[in-house]
Amino acid sequence: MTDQGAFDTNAISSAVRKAGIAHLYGISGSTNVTGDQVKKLDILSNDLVINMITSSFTSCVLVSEENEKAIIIEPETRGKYVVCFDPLDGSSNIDCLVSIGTIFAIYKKATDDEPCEKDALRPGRTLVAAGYALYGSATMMVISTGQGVNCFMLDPAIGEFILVDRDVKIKARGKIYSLNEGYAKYFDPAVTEYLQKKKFPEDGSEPYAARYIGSMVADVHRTLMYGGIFLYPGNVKSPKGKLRLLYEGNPMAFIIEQAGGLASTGLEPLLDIQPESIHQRAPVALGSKEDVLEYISICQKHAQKK
Ligand code: P6P
Repeated sequence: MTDQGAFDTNAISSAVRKAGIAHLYGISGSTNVTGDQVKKLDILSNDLVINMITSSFTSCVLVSEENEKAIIIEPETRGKYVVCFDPLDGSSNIDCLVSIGTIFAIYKKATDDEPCEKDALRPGRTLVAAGYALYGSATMMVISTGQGVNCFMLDPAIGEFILVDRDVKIKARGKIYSLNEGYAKYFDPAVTEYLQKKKFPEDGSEPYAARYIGSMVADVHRTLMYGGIFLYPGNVKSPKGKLRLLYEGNPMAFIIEQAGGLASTGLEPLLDIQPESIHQRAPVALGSKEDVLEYISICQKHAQKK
């Protein structure tokens, strides 16, 4: 990620931390004490990321969760990269101060054609870099360029990101499952069976703990640090689930697999999906390799019954 990238997450982190004072919460259209137009934090974050990447002369196509269409960079400021990002994921949690984050995935443009939206429709396996910034009790940037995963903590005293964890590896198996059980009524049978095994193990082992924050960056970072499995499966109401492939599923899958974990839809590797549209959704199961393999085996068993 460029220095510019580190700069924008620093700027977003600063805006997140003073959101309450500067009325930057979910309020839109209000004005601050000096009469300035106040933007919602997610709109501000989106503007910051777009402006910083554009002024870095590194990229030619941007795909943002906040923009319906891909942004094609003007010829005079174009570079060779294609960046997909969610500028402030989990923004519905802003007003209750739950951790939120910025997620990004970076491709190198594969053709010399005129840049267009299709340049972003590439399997996650072809990413050259991906990562996230987590605005939690501290601001952490987790990045991979394909040679493992490194974690950088923002030191507010000097405004720099400091390398704190080098070449992070996820446990082969954890003891935590993470998903929104409020949708249990709509779960596919495979999900229901998997959860039953975690809650009532048949081998006499201890049940797994349940943890769910409802902010993907926070849930995935805990999974990376402690092990276990994070699930946002499809269900009868939304067969592809809720999470977007290009700027939520793929970057998190890239990070987890670079840390020695696994990421799947339950039936196919997430990073092998050929995207058809920039905002398409995909079911997500990622985390410790043995936990995800166990989940996949149950999904495959149920798929064979269909
Ligand atoms: P639910 C936040 O809105 C988000 O996009 C992800 O950060 C998070 O994992 C998911 O949605 C939570 O969705 O349906 O559990 O509230």
